[in-house]
Amino acid sequence: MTKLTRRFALAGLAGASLIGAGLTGRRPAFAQAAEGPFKLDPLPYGYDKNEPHIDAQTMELHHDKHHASYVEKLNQAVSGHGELASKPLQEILANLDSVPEDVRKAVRNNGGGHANHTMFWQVMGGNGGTPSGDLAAAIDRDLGGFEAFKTAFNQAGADQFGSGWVFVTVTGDGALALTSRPNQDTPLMDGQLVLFGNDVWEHAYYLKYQNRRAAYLDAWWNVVNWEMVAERYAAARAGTLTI
Ligand code: MN3
Repeated sequence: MTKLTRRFALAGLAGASLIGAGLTGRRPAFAQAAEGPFKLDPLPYGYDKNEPHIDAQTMELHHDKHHASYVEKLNQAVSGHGELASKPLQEILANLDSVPEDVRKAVRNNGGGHANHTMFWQVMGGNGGTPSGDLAAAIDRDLGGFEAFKTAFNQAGADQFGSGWVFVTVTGDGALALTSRPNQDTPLMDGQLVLFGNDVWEHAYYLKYQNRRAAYLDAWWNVVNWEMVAERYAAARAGTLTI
């Protein structure tokens, strides 16, 4: 297993002591704040890595406050339900109907938020450009080519009323599809795998772009890490992609 796929595999494990074990010395205090099985991993790069397209203050607030809050509230939601605390997040999200009703909404919103943002940080921090190799071929085959795909992705983001996400899903056979979800919902809730996605909540862009969501959607492509997306694509086809 590569280091990357190992990280993704671990990110989906509830209560995995291995997650903390390798990172304890580098883990910022905020990540220790939430008690419970689910952990906030540090950003894999500095807050300013996505400048000037995504400003450092937005990155800091988005990760350290918004994402941290989802993790904290997810831990609160599962705290009285030991059977949930021992399950991988993707398994919980794929079976929301079996989550106890008193915490189902909290698990949906905050578990979805944890999964979505864990994916989001991984696929950013890059230099944009264009995908290559098998991934580029799959985009040509399933999504009409890169330029047409980008246009459709941006349109889906602009059309998402209120808060939500735009995703590209991937099957174990490597087939891609464009989709969107409201709030913190994720295709993981439908038993699908997420290749990558973009956050169109206002908290993702408001400080720099205010109401101009379309400008944010355009700029975001400049920070996509295509090497990481390609690794996720390979992991999906190898059966090791979880979140
Ligand atoms: Mn967000």
